[in-house]
Amino acid sequence: MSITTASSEQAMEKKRLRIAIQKSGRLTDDTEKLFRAAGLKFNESRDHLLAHAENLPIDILRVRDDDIPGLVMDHVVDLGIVGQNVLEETAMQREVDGMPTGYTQVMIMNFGDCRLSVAVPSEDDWHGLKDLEGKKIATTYPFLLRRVLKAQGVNYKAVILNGSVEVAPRAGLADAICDLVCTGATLQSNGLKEVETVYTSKAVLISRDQPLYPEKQRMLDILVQRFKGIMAAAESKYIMMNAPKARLEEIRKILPGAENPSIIALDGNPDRVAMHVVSREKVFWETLEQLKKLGATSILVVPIEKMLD
Ligand code: PRT
Ligand code: ZN
Repeated sequence: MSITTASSEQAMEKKRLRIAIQKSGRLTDDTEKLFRAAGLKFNESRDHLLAHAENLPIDILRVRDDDIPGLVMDHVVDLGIVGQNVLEETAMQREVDGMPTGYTQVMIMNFGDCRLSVAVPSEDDWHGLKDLEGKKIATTYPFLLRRVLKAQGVNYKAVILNGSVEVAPRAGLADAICDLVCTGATLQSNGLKEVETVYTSKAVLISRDQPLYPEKQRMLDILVQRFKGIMAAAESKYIMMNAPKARLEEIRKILPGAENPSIIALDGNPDRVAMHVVSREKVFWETLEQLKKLGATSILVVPIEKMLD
């Protein structure tokens, strides 16, 4: 057991970045994968509320996603990773409750994509949001829903549910729902059709709206640079091929996001060169087939692990 005095705790508070992440849910795996790729090493299991990185001055607080915005806004943690849907909904709720709502969005992540949509029974006619006039709508996001329907002048009754929203129409609890959708499979299997998207969301990294201690700010800058490098690398590919010199311009045109390729002479073959290039966009089979048609051979597409510009 370690004994920490009040003053050493204060010193820690000045030095170690504290980040709140979802304990167990749709954002957890992507968040932890990103942390590992950024070089953070944690020993503790997921059951621990607080985990200390062994190799960097960073502590992770594992909580329910709904608690993350409040922990940042109340300055309990320095940073949080949460869906924009939960962040905005919580901010509007806290505003009504007279609680602090300040935060800074540091960066948008490349995971947690979803949309908040209105869905109605598949057999219902749909002409637009005005069809919701006088209807009961089940949702977990009453504030995001209200923002959109108020702007449209629609009067409705919100039925607030924290789970199983998609069964509300069948159970006779509501006429329509407003819920998160990713693939749409859940709506379909509950006899519902998506009719209007009211909000699109991604996971975001947010920080408290107060300057950080300089050591923490330095650590945050490093972390953000690493996150950006990992995200850029995830979308990029290293492409290698042998190509006819005469078609190089055409080849470059079909590789968007491929800046400054390296062209290497091929021994004993004056008409052909090796071309190496980093493409910052997804490379599809169709692109490779087009390259082949232009005379490229030995085409290799290789994933990139890390990238620092
Ligand atoms: O326990 P805790 O409170 O932490 O978790 P939670 O159950 O409240 O949240 P969780 O883990 O389900 O989602 C966390 C965040 O992930 C959400 O706030 C969104 O920002 C994001 N996200 C991305 C999603 C989805 N995709 C998603 N598909 N959140 C929920 N869903 C639900 C959707 O509502 C539907 O019921 O998943 C179901 C399946 O979706 P389909 O369309 O793919 O069938
Ligand atoms: Zn939640």
